[in-house]
Amino acid sequence: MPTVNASLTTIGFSAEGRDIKVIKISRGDGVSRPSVFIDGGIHAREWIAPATVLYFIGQMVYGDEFDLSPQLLDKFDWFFAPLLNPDGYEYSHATYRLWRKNRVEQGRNCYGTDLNRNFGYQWNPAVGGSTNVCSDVYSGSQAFSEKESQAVETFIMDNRQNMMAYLTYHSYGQMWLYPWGYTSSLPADWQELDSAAKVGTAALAQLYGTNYVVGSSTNVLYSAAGGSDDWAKGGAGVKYSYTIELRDTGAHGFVLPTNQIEPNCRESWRGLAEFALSLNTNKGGHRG
Ligand code: 0X9
Ligand code: ZN
Repeated sequence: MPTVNASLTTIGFSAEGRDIKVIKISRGDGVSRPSVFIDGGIHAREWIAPATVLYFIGQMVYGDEFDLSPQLLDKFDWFFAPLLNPDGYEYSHATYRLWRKNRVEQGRNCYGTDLNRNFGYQWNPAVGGSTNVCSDVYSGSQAFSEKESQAVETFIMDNRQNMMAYLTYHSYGQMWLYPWGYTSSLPADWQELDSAAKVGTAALAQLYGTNYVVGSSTNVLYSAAGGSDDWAKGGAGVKYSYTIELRDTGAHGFVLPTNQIEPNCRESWRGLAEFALSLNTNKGGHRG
Protein backbone atom coordinates (compact mmCIF):
# COMPACT_ATOMS: atom_id res chain seq x y z
CA MET A 1 0.00 0.00 0.00
CA PRO A 2 1.65 3.27 -1.09
CA THR A 3 1.84 5.92 1.57
CA VAL A 4 0.49 9.46 1.56
CA ASN A 5 2.57 12.30 2.90
CA ALA A 6 1.03 15.52 4.22
CA SER A 7 3.16 18.47 5.27
CA LEU A 8 2.02 21.83 6.49
CA THR A 9 3.85 25.11 5.91
CA THR A 10 3.09 28.73 6.62
CA ILE A 11 3.72 30.68 3.43
CA GLY A 12 3.17 34.12 4.94
CA PHE A 13 1.04 36.18 7.26
CA SER A 14 -2.07 38.27 6.77
CA ALA A 15 -2.26 42.00 7.49
CA GLU A 16 -3.52 41.22 11.00
CA GLY A 17 -0.86 38.56 11.54
CA ARG A 18 -2.75 35.32 10.93
CA ASP A 19 -0.96 32.38 9.30
CA ILE A 20 -1.51 31.64 5.64
CA LYS A 21 -1.06 27.91 5.32
CA VAL A 22 -0.38 25.47 2.54
CA ILE A 23 -0.63 21.71 2.90
CA LYS A 24 1.34 19.60 0.47
CA ILE A 25 -0.07 16.15 -0.17
CA SER A 26 2.04 13.69 -2.08
CA ARG A 27 3.26 10.14 -2.24
CA GLY A 28 5.81 9.46 0.47
CA ASP A 29 8.25 7.92 -1.98
CA GLY A 30 10.62 10.83 -2.49
CA VAL A 31 9.63 11.16 -6.16
CA SER A 32 8.87 14.69 -7.34
CA ARG A 33 5.85 14.93 -9.62
CA PRO A 34 4.19 17.70 -11.61
CA SER A 35 2.13 19.79 -9.22
CA VAL A 36 -1.29 21.36 -8.85
CA PHE A 37 -1.94 24.38 -6.63
CA ILE A 38 -5.45 24.99 -5.31
CA ASP A 39 -6.64 27.86 -3.15
CA GLY A 40 -9.81 29.14 -1.56
CA GLY A 41 -10.99 32.07 0.48
CA ILE A 42 -9.45 34.95 -1.45
CA HIS A 43 -12.85 36.57 -0.96
CA ALA A 44 -14.01 36.57 2.63
CA ARG A 45 -17.75 36.07 2.15
CA GLU A 46 -17.45 33.11 -0.22
CA TRP A 47 -17.55 30.61 2.61
CA ILE A 48 -18.21 27.59 0.43
CA ALA A 49 -14.75 27.97 -1.14
CA PRO A 50 -12.59 27.24 1.95
CA ALA A 51 -15.05 24.46 2.85
CA THR A 52 -14.59 22.90 -0.59
CA VAL A 53 -10.80 23.06 -0.48
CA LEU A 54 -10.79 21.50 3.01
CA TYR A 55 -13.01 18.74 1.65
CA PHE A 56 -10.49 18.13 -1.15
CA ILE A 57 -7.72 17.76 1.44
CA GLY A 58 -9.77 15.15 3.29
CA GLN A 59 -10.55 13.17 0.14
CA MET A 60 -6.93 13.24 -0.96
CA VAL A 61 -5.52 12.09 2.38
CA TYR A 62 -8.13 9.56 3.49
CA GLY A 63 -9.36 8.37 0.10
CA ASP A 64 -12.56 9.13 -1.77
CA GLU A 65 -15.70 7.25 -2.72
CA PHE A 66 -14.71 7.04 -6.39
CA ASP A 67 -11.25 5.76 -5.47
CA LEU A 68 -9.63 8.44 -7.59
CA SER A 69 -7.18 9.75 -5.00
CA PRO A 70 -4.57 7.00 -5.59
CA GLN A 71 -4.37 7.92 -9.27
CA LEU A 72 -4.31 11.61 -8.42
CA LEU A 73 -1.38 11.07 -6.07
CA ASP A 74 0.45 8.88 -8.57
CA LYS A 75 0.17 11.68 -11.13
CA PHE A 76 0.67 14.91 -9.16
CA ASP A 77 1.99 16.55 -6.04
CA TRP A 78 -0.82 18.64 -4.53
CA PHE A 79 -0.69 21.99 -2.79
CA PHE A 80 -3.79 23.27 -1.02
CA ALA A 81 -4.22 26.73 0.52
CA PRO A 82 -7.79 26.64 1.87
CA LEU A 83 -7.85 30.15 3.29
CA LEU A 84 -5.83 32.92 1.65
CA ASN A 85 -7.69 35.77 3.34
CA PRO A 86 -8.06 34.75 6.99
CA ASP A 87 -8.64 38.29 8.30
CA GLY A 88 -11.55 38.92 5.96
CA TYR A 89 -12.96 35.47 6.68
CA GLU A 90 -12.91 36.14 10.42
CA TYR A 91 -14.52 39.55 9.90
CA SER A 92 -17.28 37.97 7.82
CA HIS A 93 -18.05 35.67 10.75
CA ALA A 94 -17.75 38.13 13.61
CA THR A 95 -19.00 41.41 12.16
CA TYR A 96 -20.27 41.58 8.60
CA ARG A 97 -21.30 38.46 6.69
CA LEU A 98 -20.83 39.98 3.23
CA TRP A 99 -17.28 41.32 3.65
CA ARG A 100 -15.15 40.66 0.51
CA LYS A 101 -11.67 42.20 0.85
CA ASN A 102 -8.80 41.70 3.23
CA ARG A 103 -8.70 43.91 6.36
CA VAL A 104 -5.70 46.16 5.85
CA GLU A 105 -6.22 49.64 7.27
CA GLN A 106 -6.57 52.24 4.54
CA GLY A 107 -7.27 55.46 6.45
CA ARG A 108 -10.44 57.48 5.75
CA ASN A 109 -12.06 54.96 8.08
CA CYS A 110 -11.96 52.38 5.29
CA TYR A 111 -10.49 48.92 5.27
CA GLY A 112 -9.39 46.33 2.82
CA THR A 113 -7.98 45.64 -0.60
CA ASP A 114 -9.63 43.26 -3.04
CA LEU A 115 -6.95 40.59 -3.26
CA ASN A 116 -8.35 39.46 -6.59
CA ARG A 117 -7.56 42.86 -8.10
CA ASN A 118 -4.08 43.00 -6.61
CA PHE A 119 -2.11 40.38 -8.56
CA GLY A 120 0.67 41.66 -10.78
CA TYR A 121 -0.11 40.68 -14.34
CA GLN A 122 -1.67 43.51 -16.38
CA TRP A 123 -2.65 45.06 -13.03
CA ASN A 124 -5.00 47.94 -13.76
CA PRO A 125 -7.60 49.46 -11.39
CA ALA A 126 -9.43 50.92 -14.41
CA VAL A 127 -10.37 47.43 -15.58
CA GLY A 128 -12.95 46.09 -13.13
CA GLY A 129 -11.14 47.47 -10.07
CA SER A 130 -10.97 50.82 -8.31
CA THR A 131 -8.54 53.41 -6.96
CA ASN A 132 -11.00 54.28 -4.18
CA VAL A 133 -9.82 52.70 -0.94
CA CYS A 134 -13.41 52.43 0.27
CA SER A 135 -14.55 50.44 -2.78
CA ASP A 136 -15.28 46.73 -2.51
CA VAL A 137 -13.01 46.19 -5.53
CA TYR A 138 -10.12 48.46 -4.45
CA SER A 139 -7.11 47.18 -6.41
CA GLY A 140 -4.45 48.24 -3.89
CA SER A 141 -1.85 51.00 -4.16
CA GLN A 142 0.15 48.90 -6.61
CA ALA A 143 0.39 45.31 -7.83
CA PHE A 144 1.16 42.94 -4.96
CA SER A 145 0.81 45.66 -2.35
CA GLU A 146 -0.85 43.13 -0.02
CA LYS A 147 0.82 40.58 2.24
CA GLU A 148 -1.70 37.91 1.29
CA SER A 149 -1.14 38.21 -2.48
CA GLN A 150 2.63 38.47 -1.91
CA ALA A 151 2.59 35.18 -0.02
CA VAL A 152 0.95 33.47 -2.99
CA GLU A 153 3.33 35.12 -5.43
CA THR A 154 6.40 33.98 -3.53
CA PHE A 155 5.15 30.45 -3.03
CA ILE A 156 4.12 29.90 -6.64
CA MET A 157 7.29 31.48 -8.04
CA ASP A 158 9.35 29.17 -5.82
CA ASN A 159 7.42 26.13 -7.07
CA ARG A 160 6.45 27.04 -10.62
CA GLN A 161 8.99 24.84 -12.38
CA ASN A 162 6.79 21.80 -11.95
CA MET A 163 3.42 23.49 -11.64
CA MET A 164 0.90 22.39 -14.26
CA ALA A 165 -2.32 23.77 -12.88
CA TYR A 166 -3.61 26.56 -10.65
CA LEU A 167 -7.22 26.51 -9.49
CA THR A 168 -8.71 29.22 -7.30
CA TYR A 169 -12.11 28.52 -5.74
CA HIS A 170 -14.67 31.32 -5.39
CA SER A 171 -18.43 31.65 -5.34
CA TYR A 172 -20.92 32.04 -6.75
CA GLY A 173 -22.18 31.44 -10.30
CA GLN A 174 -21.30 27.84 -11.30
CA MET A 175 -18.59 28.73 -13.75
CA TRP A 176 -15.25 27.22 -14.68
CA LEU A 177 -13.32 30.23 -15.97
CA TYR A 178 -9.95 30.54 -17.67
CA PRO A 179 -7.89 33.62 -18.59
CA TRP A 180 -8.00 36.29 -19.47
CA GLY A 181 -9.87 38.54 -17.06
CA TYR A 182 -8.03 41.69 -18.15
CA THR A 183 -8.95 41.48 -21.82
CA SER A 184 -11.49 39.81 -24.07
CA SER A 185 -8.61 38.28 -26.06
CA LEU A 186 -7.88 34.64 -25.37
CA PRO A 187 -4.58 32.91 -24.57
CA ALA A 188 -2.98 31.13 -27.53
CA ASP A 189 -3.67 27.74 -25.92
CA TRP A 190 -7.26 28.52 -24.87
CA GLN A 191 -8.68 25.48 -26.63
CA GLU A 192 -6.66 23.18 -24.38
CA LEU A 193 -7.85 25.06 -21.29
CA ASP A 194 -11.40 24.99 -22.57
CA SER A 195 -11.50 21.26 -23.25
CA ALA A 196 -9.88 20.37 -19.91
CA ALA A 197 -12.46 22.55 -18.13
CA LYS A 198 -15.23 20.76 -20.02
CA VAL A 199 -13.95 17.41 -18.80
CA GLY A 200 -14.22 18.81 -15.26
CA THR A 201 -17.71 20.27 -15.62
CA ALA A 202 -19.05 17.15 -17.37
CA ALA A 203 -17.80 14.95 -14.53
CA LEU A 204 -19.16 17.38 -11.95
CA ALA A 205 -22.60 17.32 -13.55
CA GLN A 206 -22.81 13.54 -13.40
CA LEU A 207 -23.69 13.49 -9.72
CA TYR A 208 -26.62 15.90 -9.43
CA GLY A 209 -26.87 17.46 -12.87
CA THR A 210 -25.38 20.75 -11.67
CA ASN A 211 -24.58 22.90 -14.68
CA TYR A 212 -21.39 24.91 -14.96
CA VAL A 213 -20.59 27.39 -17.71
CA VAL A 214 -17.09 27.20 -19.25
CA GLY A 215 -15.31 30.13 -20.86
CA SER A 216 -12.91 32.99 -20.36
CA SER A 217 -13.51 35.31 -17.40
CA THR A 218 -14.05 38.37 -19.52
CA ASN A 219 -16.31 36.67 -22.03
CA VAL A 220 -18.43 34.71 -19.56
CA LEU A 221 -18.50 37.01 -16.52
CA TYR A 222 -16.93 40.48 -16.80
CA SER A 223 -13.52 42.02 -17.28
CA ALA A 224 -11.45 42.53 -14.13
CA ALA A 225 -7.66 42.89 -14.07
CA GLY A 226 -5.36 41.80 -11.25
CA GLY A 227 -6.92 38.38 -10.68
CA SER A 228 -4.81 35.53 -9.34
CA ASP A 229 -5.73 33.36 -12.33
CA ASP A 230 -4.37 35.84 -14.89
CA TRP A 231 -1.16 36.19 -12.88
CA ALA A 232 -0.68 32.43 -12.44
CA LYS A 233 -0.81 32.00 -16.20
CA GLY A 234 0.70 35.25 -17.49
CA GLY A 235 3.13 35.97 -14.66
CA ALA A 236 4.13 32.55 -13.36
CA GLY A 237 3.61 30.56 -16.56
CA VAL A 238 1.26 27.95 -15.10
CA LYS A 239 -0.51 26.53 -18.14
CA TYR A 240 -3.86 25.41 -16.76
CA SER A 241 -5.11 28.35 -14.68
CA TYR A 242 -8.74 28.65 -13.61
CA THR A 243 -11.18 30.46 -11.37
CA ILE A 244 -14.01 28.20 -10.31
CA GLU A 245 -17.21 29.87 -9.17
CA LEU A 246 -19.01 27.33 -7.01
CA ARG A 247 -22.74 27.05 -6.24
CA ASP A 248 -25.22 28.54 -6.64
CA THR A 249 -26.44 30.77 -9.49
CA GLY A 250 -27.95 33.43 -7.25
CA ALA A 251 -30.94 32.00 -5.37
CA HIS A 252 -28.89 32.12 -2.15
CA GLY A 253 -25.63 33.53 -3.47
CA PHE A 254 -22.86 33.81 -0.90
CA VAL A 255 -25.13 32.45 1.85
CA LEU A 256 -25.35 28.93 0.47
CA PRO A 257 -27.74 26.78 2.55
CA THR A 258 -26.19 24.14 4.78
CA ASN A 259 -27.79 21.26 2.89
CA GLN A 260 -25.93 22.26 -0.27
CA ILE A 261 -22.46 22.22 1.28
CA GLU A 262 -21.88 18.50 1.01
CA PRO A 263 -23.31 17.99 -2.49
CA ASN A 264 -21.35 21.02 -3.68
CA CYS A 265 -18.14 19.52 -2.28
CA ARG A 266 -18.84 16.05 -3.61
CA GLU A 267 -19.53 17.17 -7.16
CA SER A 268 -16.60 19.60 -7.08
CA TRP A 269 -14.25 16.83 -6.02
CA ARG A 270 -15.45 14.66 -8.88
CA GLY A 271 -14.95 17.54 -11.31
CA LEU A 272 -11.48 18.34 -10.03
CA ALA A 273 -10.38 14.71 -10.10
CA GLU A 274 -11.51 13.99 -13.66
CA PHE A 275 -10.09 17.32 -14.82
CA ALA A 276 -6.68 16.54 -13.31
CA LEU A 277 -6.62 12.97 -14.62
CA SER A 278 -7.30 14.26 -18.12
CA LEU A 279 -4.28 16.55 -18.22
CA ASN A 280 -1.33 15.61 -20.37
CA THR A 281 1.63 15.99 -18.04
CA ASN A 282 4.04 16.26 -20.96
CA LYS A 283 2.57 19.58 -21.93
CA GLY A 284 2.29 21.70 -18.84
CA GLY A 285 4.70 23.19 -16.41
CA HIS A 286 6.60 26.37 -16.68
CA ARG A 287 9.30 26.36 -19.34
CA GLY A 288 12.50 28.30 -19.21
O1 0X9 B 1 -14.55 39.31 -9.59
C1 0X9 B 1 -13.84 38.37 -9.18
O2 0X9 B 1 -12.79 38.54 -8.57
C2 0X9 B 1 -14.31 36.93 -9.41
N1 0X9 B 1 -15.72 36.81 -9.17
S1 0X9 B 1 -16.28 36.88 -7.62
O3 0X9 B 1 -17.74 36.92 -7.66
N2 0X9 B 1 -15.88 35.55 -6.85
O4 0X9 B 1 -15.71 38.03 -6.97
C3 0X9 B 1 -14.01 36.53 -10.84
C4 0X9 B 1 -12.57 36.55 -11.20
C5 0X9 B 1 -12.30 36.04 -12.59
N3 0X9 B 1 -10.93 36.22 -13.00
C6 0X9 B 1 -10.43 37.43 -13.40
N4 0X9 B 1 -11.19 38.46 -13.61
N5 0X9 B 1 -9.13 37.49 -13.62
ZN1 ZN C 1 -14.56 35.65 -5.30
